[in-house]
Amino acid sequence: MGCRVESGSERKTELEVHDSLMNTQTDIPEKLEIMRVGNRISGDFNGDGIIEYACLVKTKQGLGNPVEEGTSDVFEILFSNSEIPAIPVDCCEFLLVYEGDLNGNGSDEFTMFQDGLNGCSKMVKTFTFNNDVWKELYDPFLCSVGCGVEVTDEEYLNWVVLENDTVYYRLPDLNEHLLNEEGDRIIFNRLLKIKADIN
Ligand SMILES: [Ca+2]
Ligand SMILES: [Ca+2]
Repeated sequence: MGCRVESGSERKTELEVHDSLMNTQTDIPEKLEIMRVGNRISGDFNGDGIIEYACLVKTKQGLGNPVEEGTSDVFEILFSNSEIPAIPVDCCEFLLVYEGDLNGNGSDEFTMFQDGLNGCSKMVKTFTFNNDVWKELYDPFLCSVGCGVEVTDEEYLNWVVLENDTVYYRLPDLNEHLLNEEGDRIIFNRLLKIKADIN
């Protein structure tokens, strides 16, 4: 089973091809596409030595307006290895970022950046897989970078980092102006580097 996608598309076919590759080989398939930032990322998230995909998908279409007694869309992070449990997530816009093995447990972590309802802040959560369950690596935090501000893939990849066996994440310094002159980009080195309290 691959990461099921909400609508029939070329992506699905592509995923199924990769799944069949992964089922028949014990090593990383040569053609596996390495993806680090996006709605689908690759990594060895369960530490079995085989690369799989994590995909963010809408698994249930909501009905009507959630504010007026309708039901919301349901999103999950699914894995191309179906033995890895899905992670339910709530509304609405997300990005997944591959982190590598941050805590030295032999499996890759990943971070989810979830846009707040106002689009001006992001909830940041890093997930780690241990003893067949997903846990948050540290307490999730809300990060306000400004409304409509673009963050590059490279900046997302550097948001959470491992340095000298210590995990750090970034937060805006409330005493410092974070944005460029146009106000549409962050100045990355003005972010504070905070030591993560790993649970
Ligand atoms: Ca794996
Ligand atoms: Ca790990």
